[in-house]
Amino acid sequence: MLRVALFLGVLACAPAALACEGGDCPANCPMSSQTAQNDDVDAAAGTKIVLAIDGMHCGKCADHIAAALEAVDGVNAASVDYTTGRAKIAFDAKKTNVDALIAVVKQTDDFSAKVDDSKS
Ligand SMILES: [Cu+2]
Repeated sequence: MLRVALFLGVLACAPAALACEGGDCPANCPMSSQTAQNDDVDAAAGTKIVLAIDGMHCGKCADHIAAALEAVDGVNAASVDYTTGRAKIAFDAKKTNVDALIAVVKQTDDFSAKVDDSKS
């Protein structure tokens, strides 16, 4: 019975559908890839910012946020790291701004974000 529950938990978390429902991601959820590597963000044009994000449960959450950020007009590159809870973004300050990016993260499931001024 426990095995079935674990299996279903993995299934619920695994699809690339990016559905990370609430806090249901099991600990063994695949902690996969970041969308863009930090290096890509460093190399990208535009203003760079680091956000601290609360509420990610696994790598899929990070992928979900990164995809949402990269879909924003004006974002040149975004990388979200589940393990550090940090999102690094390169964006065109003429097209978008920090508050808008934070709002996008908040709209993506229920993550909270703020500017990380501890710097990386
Ligand atoms: Cu997750």
